Amino acid sequence: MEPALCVNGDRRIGFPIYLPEYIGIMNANLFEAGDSELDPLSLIGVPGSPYTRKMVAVLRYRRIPYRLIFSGREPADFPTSKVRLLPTFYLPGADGRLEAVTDSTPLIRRFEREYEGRSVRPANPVLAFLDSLLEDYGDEWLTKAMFHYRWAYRKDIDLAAGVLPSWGPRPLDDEALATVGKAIAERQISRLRYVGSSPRTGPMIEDSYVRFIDLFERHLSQHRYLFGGRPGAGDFAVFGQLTQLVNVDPTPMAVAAARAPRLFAWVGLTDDLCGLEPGEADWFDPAALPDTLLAILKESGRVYPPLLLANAAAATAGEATVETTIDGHAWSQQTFPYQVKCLAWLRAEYEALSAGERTMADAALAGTGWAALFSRGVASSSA
Ligand SMILES: N[C@@H](CCC(=O)N[C@@H](CS)C(=O)NCC(=O)O)C(=O)O
Repeated sequence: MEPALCVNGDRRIGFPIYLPEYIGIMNANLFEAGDSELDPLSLIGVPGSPYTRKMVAVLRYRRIPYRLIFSGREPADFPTSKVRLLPTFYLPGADGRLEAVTDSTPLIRRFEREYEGRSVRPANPVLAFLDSLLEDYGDEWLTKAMFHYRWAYRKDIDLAAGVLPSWGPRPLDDEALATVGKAIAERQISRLRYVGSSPRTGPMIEDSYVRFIDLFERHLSQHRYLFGGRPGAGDFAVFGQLTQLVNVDPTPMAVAAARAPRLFAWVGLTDDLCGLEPGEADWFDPAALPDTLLAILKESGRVYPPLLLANAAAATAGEATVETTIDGHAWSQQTFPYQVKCLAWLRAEYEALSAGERTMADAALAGTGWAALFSRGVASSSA
Protein backbone atom coordinates (compact mmCIF):
# COMPACT_ATOMS: atom_id res chain seq x y z
CA MET A 1 0.00 0.00 0.00
CA GLU A 2 1.27 3.46 -0.81
CA PRO A 3 0.39 5.71 2.11
CA ALA A 4 1.91 8.83 0.65
CA LEU A 5 -0.84 9.10 -1.95
CA CYS A 6 -2.95 11.20 0.32
CA VAL A 7 -0.29 13.35 1.82
CA ASN A 8 -0.24 17.00 1.03
CA GLY A 9 2.30 18.36 3.43
CA ASP A 10 3.34 17.73 6.98
CA ARG A 11 0.59 18.82 9.37
CA ARG A 12 1.99 17.27 12.53
CA ILE A 13 1.93 19.42 15.60
CA GLY A 14 3.53 18.87 19.01
CA PHE A 15 4.91 15.50 18.05
CA PRO A 16 8.33 15.28 19.76
CA ILE A 17 9.70 12.30 17.87
CA TYR A 18 10.06 14.47 14.80
CA LEU A 19 12.22 17.06 16.54
CA PRO A 20 15.92 16.66 15.73
CA GLU A 21 16.95 15.88 19.32
CA TYR A 22 14.81 12.74 19.30
CA ILE A 23 16.03 11.43 16.01
CA GLY A 24 19.18 10.10 17.64
CA ILE A 25 17.11 8.13 20.12
CA MET A 26 15.14 6.62 17.28
CA ASN A 27 18.24 5.69 15.37
CA ALA A 28 19.93 4.21 18.39
CA ASN A 29 17.17 2.02 19.71
CA LEU A 30 14.43 1.59 17.27
CA PHE A 31 13.91 1.28 13.57
CA GLU A 32 15.86 2.96 10.87
CA ALA A 33 14.50 6.44 11.32
CA GLY A 34 15.20 7.45 7.74
CA ASP A 35 13.90 10.89 6.86
CA SER A 36 11.95 11.32 10.06
CA GLU A 37 10.20 14.46 8.83
CA LEU A 38 8.31 12.30 6.40
CA ASP A 39 8.18 9.02 8.31
CA PRO A 40 4.64 7.71 8.22
CA LEU A 41 2.89 6.31 11.28
CA SER A 42 3.22 2.55 11.46
CA LEU A 43 0.33 0.32 12.37
CA ILE A 44 -0.41 -3.34 12.08
CA GLY A 45 -3.83 -4.56 11.08
CA VAL A 46 -5.78 -6.71 8.66
CA PRO A 47 -8.57 -5.96 6.18
CA GLY A 48 -11.01 -8.13 8.17
CA SER A 49 -10.63 -6.08 11.36
CA PRO A 50 -13.33 -3.41 11.63
CA TYR A 51 -11.16 -1.27 13.91
CA THR A 52 -8.25 -1.44 11.49
CA ARG A 53 -10.57 -0.26 8.71
CA LYS A 54 -11.93 2.49 10.96
CA MET A 55 -8.45 3.83 11.67
CA VAL A 56 -7.07 3.51 8.15
CA ALA A 57 -10.10 5.43 6.85
CA VAL A 58 -9.50 8.14 9.49
CA LEU A 59 -5.82 8.40 8.50
CA ARG A 60 -6.70 8.65 4.81
CA TYR A 61 -9.37 11.27 5.38
CA ARG A 62 -7.08 13.25 7.66
CA ARG A 63 -4.19 12.90 5.21
CA ILE A 64 -1.93 11.56 7.93
CA PRO A 65 0.89 9.57 6.31
CA TYR A 66 0.80 5.96 7.41
CA ARG A 67 2.31 2.59 6.78
CA LEU A 68 -0.09 -0.32 7.23
CA ILE A 69 1.76 -3.55 7.95
CA PHE A 70 -0.36 -6.64 7.72
CA SER A 71 -0.50 -8.53 10.97
CA GLY A 72 2.12 -11.24 11.26
CA ARG A 73 4.51 -9.36 9.00
CA GLU A 74 5.70 -6.79 11.53
CA PRO A 75 9.46 -6.42 11.99
CA ALA A 76 10.85 -8.51 14.86
CA ASP A 77 12.17 -5.42 16.68
CA PHE A 78 8.76 -3.77 16.97
CA PRO A 79 7.78 -3.19 20.61
CA THR A 80 5.03 -5.48 21.87
CA SER A 81 1.75 -4.37 23.42
CA LYS A 82 0.30 -5.62 26.69
CA VAL A 83 -2.89 -6.68 24.94
CA ARG A 84 -2.53 -7.82 21.35
CA LEU A 85 -5.27 -6.04 19.44
CA LEU A 86 -5.74 -4.94 15.87
CA PRO A 87 -4.93 -2.32 14.95
CA THR A 88 -1.79 -1.66 16.98
CA PHE A 89 0.02 1.64 16.36
CA TYR A 90 3.71 2.30 17.00
CA LEU A 91 3.96 5.80 18.41
CA PRO A 92 6.49 7.79 20.39
CA GLY A 93 6.03 7.63 24.15
CA ALA A 94 7.00 10.31 26.66
CA ASP A 95 10.70 9.41 26.32
CA GLY A 96 10.57 9.52 22.53
CA ARG A 97 10.86 5.77 22.10
CA LEU A 98 8.23 4.04 20.07
CA GLU A 99 5.65 2.08 21.99
CA ALA A 100 2.79 -0.15 20.90
CA VAL A 101 -0.53 1.64 21.38
CA THR A 102 -4.03 0.26 20.87
CA ASP A 103 -7.63 1.46 21.11
CA SER A 104 -9.10 3.46 18.29
CA THR A 105 -11.22 5.92 20.30
CA PRO A 106 -8.44 7.52 22.37
CA LEU A 107 -6.10 7.25 19.37
CA ILE A 108 -8.47 9.35 17.27
CA ARG A 109 -8.44 11.99 20.01
CA ARG A 110 -4.66 11.85 20.27
CA PHE A 111 -4.31 12.38 16.52
CA GLU A 112 -6.70 15.33 16.80
CA ARG A 113 -4.21 16.93 19.19
CA GLU A 114 -1.13 16.02 17.18
CA TYR A 115 -2.24 16.74 13.61
CA GLU A 116 -4.10 19.83 12.64
CA GLY A 117 -6.93 20.26 10.15
CA ARG A 118 -9.50 17.93 8.61
CA SER A 119 -10.81 17.12 12.09
CA VAL A 120 -13.14 14.19 12.65
CA ARG A 121 -14.43 15.79 15.84
CA PRO A 122 -17.00 18.58 15.57
CA ALA A 123 -15.81 21.82 17.13
CA ASN A 124 -19.19 22.27 18.78
CA PRO A 125 -19.08 20.33 22.10
CA VAL A 126 -22.71 19.17 21.87
CA LEU A 127 -22.19 17.75 18.42
CA ALA A 128 -18.87 16.23 19.51
CA PHE A 129 -20.64 14.56 22.42
CA LEU A 130 -23.33 13.08 20.15
CA ASP A 131 -20.57 11.96 17.78
CA SER A 132 -18.92 10.12 20.70
CA LEU A 133 -22.19 8.33 21.45
CA LEU A 134 -22.50 7.03 17.91
CA GLU A 135 -18.82 6.16 17.78
CA ASP A 136 -19.24 4.03 20.87
CA TYR A 137 -22.43 2.48 19.51
CA GLY A 138 -20.60 1.54 16.30
CA ASP A 139 -17.56 0.16 18.11
CA GLU A 140 -19.33 -1.70 20.88
CA TRP A 141 -22.82 -2.58 19.67
CA LEU A 142 -22.73 -2.83 15.88
CA THR A 143 -19.72 -5.09 16.29
CA LYS A 144 -22.06 -7.63 17.85
CA ALA A 145 -23.94 -7.87 14.55
CA MET A 146 -20.63 -8.20 12.70
CA PHE A 147 -19.35 -10.99 14.93
CA HIS A 148 -22.74 -12.70 15.12
CA TYR A 149 -23.42 -12.90 11.38
CA ARG A 150 -19.86 -14.00 10.59
CA TRP A 151 -19.86 -16.92 13.00
CA ALA A 152 -23.53 -17.95 13.23
CA TYR A 153 -24.32 -18.92 9.62
CA ARG A 154 -22.75 -21.79 7.69
CA LYS A 155 -22.25 -19.74 4.53
CA ASP A 156 -20.57 -16.93 6.44
CA ILE A 157 -18.45 -19.29 8.53
CA ASP A 158 -17.23 -21.11 5.43
CA LEU A 159 -16.22 -17.90 3.68
CA ALA A 160 -14.53 -16.44 6.76
CA ALA A 161 -12.68 -19.72 7.41
CA GLY A 162 -11.13 -19.41 3.95
CA VAL A 163 -10.54 -15.67 3.84
CA LEU A 164 -9.27 -14.89 7.35
CA PRO A 165 -6.23 -17.20 7.20
CA SER A 166 -5.49 -15.90 3.72
CA TRP A 167 -5.09 -12.43 5.24
CA GLY A 168 -2.30 -13.98 7.34
CA PRO A 169 1.46 -13.73 6.90
CA ARG A 170 2.21 -16.56 4.47
CA PRO A 171 0.75 -18.42 1.50
CA LEU A 172 -1.22 -21.52 2.50
CA ASP A 173 -1.79 -24.62 0.40
CA ASP A 174 -5.25 -26.22 0.41
CA GLU A 175 -4.51 -28.50 3.33
CA ALA A 176 -3.01 -25.77 5.50
CA LEU A 177 -5.82 -23.36 4.64
CA ALA A 178 -8.43 -25.92 5.67
CA THR A 179 -6.62 -26.66 8.95
CA VAL A 180 -6.03 -23.04 9.92
CA GLY A 181 -9.53 -22.00 8.78
CA LYS A 182 -11.13 -24.70 10.91
CA ALA A 183 -9.10 -23.69 13.97
CA ILE A 184 -10.00 -20.00 13.57
CA ALA A 185 -13.69 -20.78 13.03
CA GLU A 186 -13.83 -23.03 16.08
CA ARG A 187 -12.13 -20.42 18.23
CA GLN A 188 -14.39 -17.59 17.08
CA ILE A 189 -17.59 -19.63 17.32
CA SER A 190 -16.69 -20.48 20.90
CA ARG A 191 -16.34 -16.74 21.55
CA LEU A 192 -19.83 -15.84 20.27
CA ARG A 193 -21.16 -16.01 23.81
CA TYR A 194 -18.64 -13.37 24.93
CA VAL A 195 -20.36 -10.75 22.79
CA GLY A 196 -23.82 -12.00 23.70
CA SER A 197 -24.68 -13.83 20.48
CA SER A 198 -26.65 -17.02 21.00
CA PRO A 199 -29.62 -18.68 19.31
CA ARG A 200 -31.75 -16.79 21.85
CA THR A 201 -30.29 -13.32 21.20
CA GLY A 202 -29.51 -13.75 17.48
CA PRO A 203 -32.90 -12.55 16.18
CA MET A 204 -32.71 -9.45 18.38
CA ILE A 205 -29.17 -8.62 17.16
CA GLU A 206 -30.30 -9.03 13.56
CA ASP A 207 -33.43 -6.92 14.06
CA SER A 208 -31.31 -4.13 15.48
CA TYR A 209 -28.91 -4.33 12.48
CA VAL A 210 -31.82 -4.12 10.04
CA ARG A 211 -33.39 -1.18 11.87
CA PHE A 212 -30.06 0.62 11.91
CA ILE A 213 -29.34 0.18 8.21
CA ASP A 214 -32.88 1.24 7.31
CA LEU A 215 -32.54 4.43 9.36
CA PHE A 216 -29.06 5.20 8.06
CA GLU A 217 -30.30 4.62 4.51
CA ARG A 218 -33.07 7.17 5.14
CA HIS A 219 -30.54 9.64 6.56
CA LEU A 220 -28.29 9.17 3.52
CA SER A 221 -31.15 10.15 1.23
CA GLN A 222 -30.66 13.72 2.55
CA HIS A 223 -27.17 13.89 4.00
CA ARG A 224 -23.67 12.62 3.31
CA TYR A 225 -22.59 11.74 6.87
CA LEU A 226 -24.11 11.30 10.30
CA PHE A 227 -23.41 14.89 11.38
CA GLY A 228 -23.67 16.72 8.08
CA GLY A 229 -21.52 17.14 5.01
CA ARG A 230 -18.30 15.88 6.61
CA PRO A 231 -17.52 12.72 8.53
CA GLY A 232 -17.09 12.46 12.30
CA ALA A 233 -15.53 9.73 14.44
CA GLY A 234 -18.99 8.14 14.63
CA ASP A 235 -19.05 7.72 10.85
CA PHE A 236 -15.70 5.95 10.92
CA ALA A 237 -16.73 3.63 13.77
CA VAL A 238 -19.90 2.63 11.95
CA PHE A 239 -17.96 2.37 8.70
CA GLY A 240 -15.44 -0.04 10.26
CA GLN A 241 -18.14 -2.52 11.20
CA LEU A 242 -19.98 -2.06 7.90
CA THR A 243 -16.85 -2.86 5.88
CA GLN A 244 -17.46 -6.44 7.03
CA LEU A 245 -21.25 -6.49 7.28
CA VAL A 246 -21.80 -4.92 3.87
CA ASN A 247 -18.68 -5.94 1.96
CA VAL A 248 -17.51 -9.31 3.27
CA ASP A 249 -20.00 -11.55 5.06
CA PRO A 250 -22.68 -12.88 2.71
CA THR A 251 -25.72 -12.93 5.02
CA PRO A 252 -25.63 -9.31 6.27
CA MET A 253 -24.38 -8.19 2.85
CA ALA A 254 -27.50 -9.64 1.21
CA VAL A 255 -29.64 -7.82 3.78
CA ALA A 256 -27.95 -4.50 2.99
CA ALA A 257 -28.01 -5.09 -0.77
CA ALA A 258 -31.75 -5.69 -0.65
CA ARG A 259 -32.65 -2.66 1.45
CA ALA A 260 -29.90 -0.05 1.51
CA PRO A 261 -28.24 0.85 -1.82
CA ARG A 262 -27.11 4.28 -0.57
CA LEU A 263 -25.50 2.68 2.44
CA PHE A 264 -23.80 0.13 0.22
CA ALA A 265 -22.36 3.00 -1.81
CA TRP A 266 -21.45 4.95 1.34
CA VAL A 267 -19.21 2.14 2.58
CA GLY A 268 -17.29 2.29 -0.70
CA LEU A 269 -16.97 6.06 -0.56
CA THR A 270 -16.00 6.33 3.10
CA ASP A 271 -13.06 3.97 2.67
CA ASP A 272 -11.00 6.75 1.15
CA LEU A 273 -12.11 10.35 1.74
CA CYS A 274 -8.72 11.93 1.13
CA GLY A 275 -10.19 13.99 -1.70
CA LEU A 276 -13.00 15.52 0.35
CA GLU A 277 -12.56 19.24 1.13
CA PRO A 278 -14.50 19.77 4.37
CA GLY A 279 -15.49 23.14 5.79
CA GLU A 280 -16.65 24.15 9.29
CA ALA A 281 -20.10 24.97 7.91
CA ASP A 282 -20.52 21.35 6.84
CA TRP A 283 -21.38 20.26 10.38
CA PHE A 284 -25.04 20.30 11.39
CA ASP A 285 -26.33 23.04 13.66
CA PRO A 286 -26.78 21.16 16.97
CA ALA A 287 -29.91 23.23 17.66
CA ALA A 288 -31.55 22.00 14.44
CA LEU A 289 -30.66 18.33 14.03
CA PRO A 290 -32.54 16.50 11.29
CA ASP A 291 -35.18 13.95 12.26
CA THR A 292 -33.24 11.25 10.44
CA LEU A 293 -30.29 11.70 12.84
CA LEU A 294 -32.59 11.86 15.88
CA ALA A 295 -34.06 8.55 14.70
CA ILE A 296 -30.56 7.01 14.64
CA LEU A 297 -29.89 8.32 18.14
CA LYS A 298 -33.18 6.79 19.21
CA GLU A 299 -32.36 3.42 17.66
CA SER A 300 -28.86 3.27 19.14
CA GLY A 301 -30.29 4.37 22.51
CA ARG A 302 -32.81 1.56 22.40
CA VAL A 303 -30.21 -1.20 22.56
CA TYR A 304 -26.76 -0.03 23.68
CA PRO A 305 -27.23 2.12 26.85
CA PRO A 306 -29.18 -0.63 28.68
CA LEU A 307 -26.17 -2.88 28.12
CA LEU A 308 -23.74 -0.21 29.34
CA LEU A 309 -25.72 0.20 32.56
CA ALA A 310 -26.15 -3.53 33.18
CA ASN A 311 -22.48 -4.17 32.40
CA ALA A 312 -21.36 -1.47 34.86
CA ALA A 313 -23.65 -2.90 37.55
CA ALA A 314 -22.31 -6.43 36.95
CA ALA A 315 -18.72 -5.19 37.07
CA THR A 316 -19.37 -3.32 40.33
CA ALA A 317 -20.94 -6.46 41.81
CA GLY A 318 -17.96 -8.53 40.65
CA GLU A 319 -20.17 -10.72 38.46
CA ALA A 320 -18.56 -12.49 35.52
CA THR A 321 -21.73 -12.38 33.41
CA VAL A 322 -24.20 -9.62 32.59
CA GLU A 323 -27.79 -10.85 32.72
CA THR A 324 -30.30 -8.24 31.67
CA THR A 325 -33.15 -7.35 29.35
CA ILE A 326 -32.52 -5.36 26.19
CA ASP A 327 -35.36 -4.18 24.01
CA GLY A 328 -37.68 -6.59 25.80
CA HIS A 329 -35.42 -9.61 25.24
CA ALA A 330 -33.29 -11.53 27.71
CA TRP A 331 -29.60 -10.74 27.22
CA SER A 332 -26.54 -12.46 28.59
CA GLN A 333 -22.88 -11.80 27.89
CA GLN A 334 -19.51 -11.75 29.57
CA THR A 335 -18.92 -8.66 31.75
CA PHE A 336 -16.58 -6.27 29.92
CA PRO A 337 -14.35 -4.00 32.03
CA TYR A 338 -13.60 -2.07 28.81
CA GLN A 339 -17.24 -1.05 28.42
CA VAL A 340 -17.20 0.27 32.00
CA LYS A 341 -14.47 2.60 30.74
CA CYS A 342 -16.58 3.55 27.70
CA LEU A 343 -19.44 4.56 29.99
CA ALA A 344 -17.09 6.65 32.14
CA TRP A 345 -15.72 8.43 29.04
CA LEU A 346 -19.20 9.28 27.79
CA ARG A 347 -20.26 10.54 31.19
CA ALA A 348 -17.12 12.63 31.55
CA GLU A 349 -17.79 14.25 28.17
CA TYR A 350 -21.36 15.01 29.20
CA GLU A 351 -20.20 16.43 32.52
CA ALA A 352 -17.73 18.71 30.73
CA LEU A 353 -20.55 20.42 28.82
CA SER A 354 -21.70 23.81 30.06
CA ALA A 355 -25.22 24.08 31.45
CA GLY A 356 -26.50 25.53 28.16
CA GLU A 357 -24.80 22.81 26.13
CA ARG A 358 -26.20 20.14 28.40
CA THR A 359 -29.70 21.48 27.83
CA MET A 360 -29.13 21.21 24.09
CA ALA A 361 -27.70 17.67 24.40
CA ASP A 362 -30.60 16.66 26.64
CA ALA A 363 -33.03 17.93 23.98
CA ALA A 364 -31.36 15.76 21.32
CA LEU A 365 -31.46 12.72 23.61
CA ALA A 366 -34.96 13.28 25.01
CA GLY A 367 -37.05 10.16 24.55
CA THR A 368 -34.00 8.06 23.66
CA GLY A 369 -32.45 5.38 25.86
CA TRP A 370 -29.24 7.43 26.02
CA ALA A 371 -30.83 9.87 28.49
CA ALA A 372 -30.69 7.17 31.20
CA LEU A 373 -26.88 7.38 31.22
CA PHE A 374 -26.80 11.08 31.95
CA SER A 375 -29.76 11.76 34.20
CA ARG A 376 -29.16 13.87 37.28
CA GLY A 377 -27.17 12.12 39.98
CA VAL A 378 -26.21 9.30 37.63
CA ALA A 379 -23.76 11.11 35.41
CA SER A 380 -21.39 11.88 38.23
CA SER A 381 -21.39 8.36 39.70
CA SER A 382 -18.26 6.38 39.08
CA ALA A 383 -19.67 3.25 37.40
N1 LIG B 1 -11.42 -1.13 21.45
C1 LIG B 1 -10.47 -1.58 20.45
C2 LIG B 1 -10.96 -2.89 19.87
C3 LIG B 1 -9.97 -3.54 18.91
C4 LIG B 1 -10.32 -4.99 18.67
O1 LIG B 1 -11.14 -5.60 19.40
N2 LIG B 1 -9.70 -5.58 17.65
C5 LIG B 1 -9.96 -6.99 17.36
C6 LIG B 1 -9.85 -7.23 15.88
S1 LIG B 1 -11.03 -6.31 14.97
C7 LIG B 1 -8.91 -7.85 18.01
O2 LIG B 1 -7.73 -7.57 17.87
N3 LIG B 1 -9.33 -8.86 18.76
C8 LIG B 1 -8.43 -9.77 19.42
C9 LIG B 1 -8.58 -11.16 18.97
O3 LIG B 1 -9.41 -11.41 18.09
O4 LIG B 1 -7.86 -12.00 19.49
C10 LIG B 1 -10.35 -0.51 19.37
O5 LIG B 1 -11.24 0.35 19.27
O6 LIG B 1 -9.31 -0.46 18.69
